[in-house]
Amino acid sequence: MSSMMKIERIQARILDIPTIRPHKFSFGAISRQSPVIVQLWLRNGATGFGEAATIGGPSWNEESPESILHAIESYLGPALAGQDASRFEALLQRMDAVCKGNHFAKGAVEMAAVDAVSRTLGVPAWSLLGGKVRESMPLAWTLASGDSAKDIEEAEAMLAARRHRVFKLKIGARAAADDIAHVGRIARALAGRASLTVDINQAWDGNTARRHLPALVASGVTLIEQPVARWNVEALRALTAALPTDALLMADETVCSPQDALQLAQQRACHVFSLKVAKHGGLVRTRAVAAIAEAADIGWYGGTMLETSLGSAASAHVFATLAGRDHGCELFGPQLLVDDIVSTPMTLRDFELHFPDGPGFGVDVVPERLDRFDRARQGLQAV
Ligand code: MUC
Ligand code: MG
Repeated sequence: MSSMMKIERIQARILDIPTIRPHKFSFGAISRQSPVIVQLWLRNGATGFGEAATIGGPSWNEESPESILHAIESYLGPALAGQDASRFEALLQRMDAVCKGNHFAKGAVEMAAVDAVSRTLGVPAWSLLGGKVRESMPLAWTLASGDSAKDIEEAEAMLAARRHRVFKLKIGARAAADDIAHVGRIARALAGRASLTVDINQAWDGNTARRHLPALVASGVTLIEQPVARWNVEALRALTAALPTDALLMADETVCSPQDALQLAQQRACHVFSLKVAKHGGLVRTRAVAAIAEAADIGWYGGTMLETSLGSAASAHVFATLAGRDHGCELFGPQLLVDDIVSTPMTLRDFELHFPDGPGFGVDVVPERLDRFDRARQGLQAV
């Protein structure tokens, strides 16, 4: 590839965008998202954008907006200046050489490189990632107000608007018996009209999970996400083996690297992987984790870190290319934020998210919106 594709420079900034309501997790509540937006310029004049979103600063895992910004500005950006942006794997290797871990940061930089290269070629990003095999996916919505009546009202509005009929409930912050009662109330209200999943975000120990998962399944929950700590593969294995056949167990925080995926596959420690571009360290590595899922007869789910329309569209481009058995997606981050940073978001129609074509990720970042939410300009503090 000619010098056309050489990287000129890379810039990153933190945005602070409020959410439409507080979003409660087992580990706390958020009322804003702070994505790091990367812009990469090629010597040919083309530019591409990437994003890394965390949840609650470093509450979800080790990386925070501030650590991502630092890794990009101090190490990843300088290491990639002058490199050929179209050699995605080589970029990843170069980033690994100067910086261990920091997968979210690397994922955002790789995303910007893929966007810039596909825009230079005038093609959709999916065409550089294996080619698409699907145009849309069912889109889940997370009910996380913490209040059963409010959650039911929100779900009713989503059903009436034909936006969502798969609802993920965030539990684990309260006593398990209270959570089971909360899930039961929502399940009874929506019975026969929606499917329910739960995400416990590592809150339970193995015994608590063993005791309460049957009640969740009995109330109609069909997918149970990360009930126990990230490290607790043995509990995941035992819970997966014991789960009634009408529900599936999904790993999220436990499945980041291809090695994590292989370990879960070898131990038959889950039925489904939640795939997320950020935790896998980019689009290319998301495909590596998905390949292990397919080879091991493990399903996949299109996960989110509540990205804006930019990171969500980039995720949609790689999800569009994946083989294997899918269980829908949850790229609803843009709907949870008060405003968007792109001119035209992805289409949501008849309970499905329709994946955009290109060039790039098929969404156009509006520079003034980046300026409006820029933390440095707003003078806000870290979460
Ligand atoms: C997670 O752990 O899955 C995804 C949807 C949502 O509400 O939270 C995220 C994080
Ligand atoms: Mg999760």
